[in-house]
Amino acid sequence: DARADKNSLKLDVNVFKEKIVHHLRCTIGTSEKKASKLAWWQALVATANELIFDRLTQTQYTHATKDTRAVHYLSAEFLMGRLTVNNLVSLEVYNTAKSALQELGIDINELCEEETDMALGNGGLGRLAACFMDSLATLAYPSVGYGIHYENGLFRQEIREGRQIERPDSWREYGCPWEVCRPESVQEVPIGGFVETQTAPDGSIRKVWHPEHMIKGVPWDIPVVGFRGASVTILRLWESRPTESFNWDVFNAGGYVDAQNEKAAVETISKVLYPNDSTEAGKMLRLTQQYFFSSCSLRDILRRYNRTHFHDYGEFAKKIAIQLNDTHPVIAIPELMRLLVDEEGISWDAAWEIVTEVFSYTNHTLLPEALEKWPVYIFEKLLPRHLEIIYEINYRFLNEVVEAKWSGDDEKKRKLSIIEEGPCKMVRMANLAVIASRKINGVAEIHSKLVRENLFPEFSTLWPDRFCNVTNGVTPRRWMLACNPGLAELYNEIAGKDWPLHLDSCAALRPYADDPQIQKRFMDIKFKNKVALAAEIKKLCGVEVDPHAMFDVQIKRLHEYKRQHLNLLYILHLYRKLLADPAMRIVPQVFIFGAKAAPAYTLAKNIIYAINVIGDKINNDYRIRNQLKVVFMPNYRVSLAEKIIPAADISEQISTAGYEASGTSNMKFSMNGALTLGTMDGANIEIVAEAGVENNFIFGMSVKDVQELKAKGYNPWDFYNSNQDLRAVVDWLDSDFFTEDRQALASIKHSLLEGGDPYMVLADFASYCAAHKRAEEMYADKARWAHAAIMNSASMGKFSSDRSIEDYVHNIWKLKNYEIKDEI
Ligand code: 26Q
Repeated sequence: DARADKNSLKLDVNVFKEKIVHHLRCTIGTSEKKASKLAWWQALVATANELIFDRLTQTQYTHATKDTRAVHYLSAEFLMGRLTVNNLVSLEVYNTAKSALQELGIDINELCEEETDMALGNGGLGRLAACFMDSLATLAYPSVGYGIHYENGLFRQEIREGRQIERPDSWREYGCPWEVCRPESVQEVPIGGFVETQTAPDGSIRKVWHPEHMIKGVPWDIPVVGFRGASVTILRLWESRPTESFNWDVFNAGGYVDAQNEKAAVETISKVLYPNDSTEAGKMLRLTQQYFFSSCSLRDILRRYNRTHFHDYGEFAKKIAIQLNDTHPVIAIPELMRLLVDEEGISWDAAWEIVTEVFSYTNHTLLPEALEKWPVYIFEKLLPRHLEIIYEINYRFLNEVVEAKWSGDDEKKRKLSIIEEGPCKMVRMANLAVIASRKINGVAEIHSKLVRENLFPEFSTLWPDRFCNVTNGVTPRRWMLACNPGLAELYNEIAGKDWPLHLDSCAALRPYADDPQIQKRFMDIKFKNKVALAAEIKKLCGVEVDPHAMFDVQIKRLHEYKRQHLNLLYILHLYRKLLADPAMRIVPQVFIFGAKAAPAYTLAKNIIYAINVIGDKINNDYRIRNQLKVVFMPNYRVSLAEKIIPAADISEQISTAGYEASGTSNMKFSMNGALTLGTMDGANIEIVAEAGVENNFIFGMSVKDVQELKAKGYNPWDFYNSNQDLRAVVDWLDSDFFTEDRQALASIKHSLLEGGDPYMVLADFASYCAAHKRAEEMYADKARWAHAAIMNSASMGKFSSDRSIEDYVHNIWKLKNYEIKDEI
């Protein structure tokens, strides 16, 4: 097996076997005879944890003794998925564990399936944070990830009669063996109440916040194991609890039961992850979550700093970098001001200098409706002191900085103000982030350009040096080595065993792209992965698919801008042609979808329904002789992606140009030898620049085309009226051919015509069809396809998250890494 072990950890199979049995008996409290699979898995984790915690201690010792500068990655989401295979591979004991379990009569793969995904994120942004943790640990940079210990992650999706149903995801109902509670690092966070202005005898004024409640933050640590044990870093997630003092008054008044109710209200804060859903924006609980975890994290950072610096903040900005993952933790900016000024007694100017040195902000979206804004009245209720601080920051910014540059220009001030005026005054979190951050970055070249030019044009005139780009990346440990052992073995032979650390070295495969033997080897690996996925599809969807067919995959959150319905229109187009000409032969194709829709996003849910009912019809239509299959795989999540991506032939990356900030599955697919069918958007542009446009299928309008068409006035009817094929498939949605619930499908047609087709699906339809046809033709030419697949996989060096982290380190965080030796 390519996930090979080095014996540095000196665990041989017999020792490992003894340890698992020991933990089964002495940690889990069962025996080999009656242990369930879950119990065996827990014993396996306990065994791994022996190695992990020792390595963690070594890491923390090195960092403490060297008083290192560290980055603190604040993110409302960490989409970690499962940890077992990755941790065993990183510890170089995967094969040892596999053999040990085998001798005990147990299949390691089955055990690993026992683990519930840690789905503490919505999608790309959360998974990016998880890949970054993996790279930080692997590159041994001093770092901590801070987030929320949600009791329920992103909802579990069930499909009933083609429709999405949301179920709670209680990922740690029976405990999670990877996490450790750290009671010694509990924090208390104030909230609510009012601000009192005190005037001292000398006339100076002081602001005193009298909060209404205190919330306890309990930290749970999840160790993140760097590849080959380079270092072990920590993901620290905060759980909210009531404080002991919280409800004394109610309690003393005899309100024992009422007191329990108040407790429940506080526990609600970390109960559930919000699905990425614009209708949910502006909810009080969401701001409370953001403030709660930001404040706990800052207090934790200050506590650790003061252990060695004793409240002398002169070195703070030298030791601390804080990265804000989108605007979700931006409340940390006024919170750090408040902690320094109100609680530590530092002057405003000194505190502002510190704040503007430590924070940096990553933007992940250009969609105006996704930019976070909070009503001022919510701030007044929850965070009255923070609101005052925001006003002060804003006042100084407008009257010193903006006034100096654009004297007397009120329009500029209105636009750049942190406060949006209007019937409901709002706090613009992105403006606050830009004003306080040392660096602001987008997540792919084109996105960073649009952040500068379209999103923050005035800010980038004001502070051109603050804006930069860090193109996203993904960890090759999870997304190649662990999920595609066949491919990993090939790279071990061709590129040497260090390719997971130096992904550029995979380029060693490129000279073999036309070698028939290597082509066969590469495509055999792909075929085996497709056979395995076909079995999974049979199990989950009850649909039989042929692994020789072209596997065309679109897996991502359901959004109009990602245009799953463009893909669906093409499927209808193919189906229609097959029905019209029963003798027609096409390249057999399986269209595979996975997507969750935000619970209140009706059109997105209708698109899921449409994929399911149209798929059902097609899959059971004997007339098309199995040339076309459409499957919707329920409950798309990290662990499912790990099964789907290694088996994909085509990677659908078809967002309207200018809307997908980067995309990251596009990178994972390419690494695993899929060809991209995509628009010139996000990181697609950089991916095809590396892998060759000729080895992928680029179609549709560019960002410039989109801007020009919008400027001259886009009318979807023009495309509908002038393209027969397009009109036929759009009209097909408004018929009773597929379902009784005609309305659900007709709503898609409606949005594309009367709704104005906001993401220009109809404008790109013809070009999409042509690109797909090119893909089908190339798939029929096995050698040409193998060449392209190899060129993609072997050219993804740039998209290792190690490269992204090195970019952050050199351009933003300025960290040094340290070799972790066994010292204590
Ligand atoms: C906001 C308010 C209320 C509730 C939820 C949210 C919310 C939650 C999550 C808003 C946005 C998100 C997630 C956004 C996201 O995943 N963006 C993606 O980030 C990736 C990593 O940079 C990019 O590759 C994708 O292009 C981008 O869409």
